[in-house]
Amino acid sequence: KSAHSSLTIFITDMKASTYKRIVVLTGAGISAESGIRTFRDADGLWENHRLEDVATPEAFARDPQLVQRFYNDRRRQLSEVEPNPAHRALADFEQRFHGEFLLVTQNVDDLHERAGSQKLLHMHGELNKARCLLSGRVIEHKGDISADVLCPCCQRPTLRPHIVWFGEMPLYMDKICATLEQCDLFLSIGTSGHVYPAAGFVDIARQAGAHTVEINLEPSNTEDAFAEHLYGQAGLTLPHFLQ
Ligand code: BJW
Repeated sequence: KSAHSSLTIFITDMKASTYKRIVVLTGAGISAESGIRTFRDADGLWENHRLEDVATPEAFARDPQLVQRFYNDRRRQLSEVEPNPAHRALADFEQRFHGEFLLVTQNVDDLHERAGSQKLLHMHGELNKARCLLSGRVIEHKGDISADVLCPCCQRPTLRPHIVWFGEMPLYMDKICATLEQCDLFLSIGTSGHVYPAAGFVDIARQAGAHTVEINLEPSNTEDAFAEHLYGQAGLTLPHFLQ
């Protein structure tokens, strides 16, 4: 990383607030210091299943109880964790920034909004929402989803987690791509760059002429696409970068 480090020091002197149109992408790494496990840092398995075998529409069709249990557990865990300094640094920055700002998160937790972020899109869905398999209606839902929980519109047990699984279309793609095409700074925080289309956002921003910064614990799968790199815990590096 020595080739990058002198560049890092030079560009980091340019404050994020000197840019006019900023897009931030966050991933599981930003919530790691709150105590939520990332997807690919540990053994990548959940109860002996690969994530790709649990977080798919096919897995839900095959064994809905298993998939609901996975998300019920994660929904319960969410009520026990708090936003960390990285979430708060982004929310504080958004408050004092005068340009255009958009935070796109791949995370399905609600830690960004609990920290105070407002211009926020959850491209992979939200744990605290459920979707009716028949009507497509999305409702706020904080507890477990089980066969006893009925959809308020259909009065039948037709609810699934409001989560974007592999093979499904991520949410808000038109808005996200249009904003990336206009941005002058793109920050990617705490994501391994293994999952598309989010892993390709840096290319859209770069083509738009934006400065691109990766803030992660370690080099990601797409590190070469970024002009600047800051490696370390987001809770330590991000407050400094955005100050
Ligand atoms: C820290 C830290 C600290 C730790 N501080 N950092 C192109 C090529 C190949 C495949 C495809 C392709 N296009 C589409 C595909 C298929 C597929 C895909 O990408 N597959 C790959 C696995 C090969 N994509 C899809 O199916 C997507 N849909 C789609 O593409 O529709 C068609 C379409 C095409 C074109 C345009 C538009 C649409 C849907 C993807 C849905 C992803 N769903 C999941 C699970 C559901 C949500 C849930 O249950 O929570 O979303 S997968 C999982 O991965 C989750 C995450 O949001 C996502 C990304 O993971 P993330 O956030 O990067 O986490 P990790 O664990 O991988 O990395 C954490 C990082 O943090 C690490 O690097 C650590 O070092 C770091 N870190 N502690 C800073 N303290």
